[in-house]
Amino acid sequence: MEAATAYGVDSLGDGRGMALADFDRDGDVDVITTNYKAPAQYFVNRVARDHWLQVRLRGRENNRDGIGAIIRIRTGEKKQMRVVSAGDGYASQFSRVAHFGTGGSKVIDELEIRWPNGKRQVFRGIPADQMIEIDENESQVILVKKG
Ligand SMILES: [Ca+2]
Repeated sequence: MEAATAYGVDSLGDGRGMALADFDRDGDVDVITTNYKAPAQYFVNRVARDHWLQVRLRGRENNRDGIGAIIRIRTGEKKQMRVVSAGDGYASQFSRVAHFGTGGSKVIDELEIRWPNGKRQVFRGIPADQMIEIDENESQVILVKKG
């Protein structure tokens, strides 16, 4: 069986744009696609079950959304990286909130932000399953929403 069919994300539409974001704010990444001469489609993620962290940046000397910043996390020996960007694809825009799936890890051992101007921030022992904001000028993470 085709996996896309099994998960309900198969489509015969003439797709144009695609945006990934946690649209329903439940801690997993959902998908919206736009189609040529047809309505957009919204695919709600109902399969993600593991832990996660979402990071939103607030620039002060840097640009407001932290575009160009690099966010790295480490959980145990596993490392992940996201680059905050704008203009991710044709006719669409991904969220500027960086989403990390952390598998079975309930704590992020280290979170590092490299701002476009070279400024570096490091935070340790961040609980998973929440959205946080990192303000360029603050020394503590700001809780936005707990999962
Ligand atoms: Ca979601």
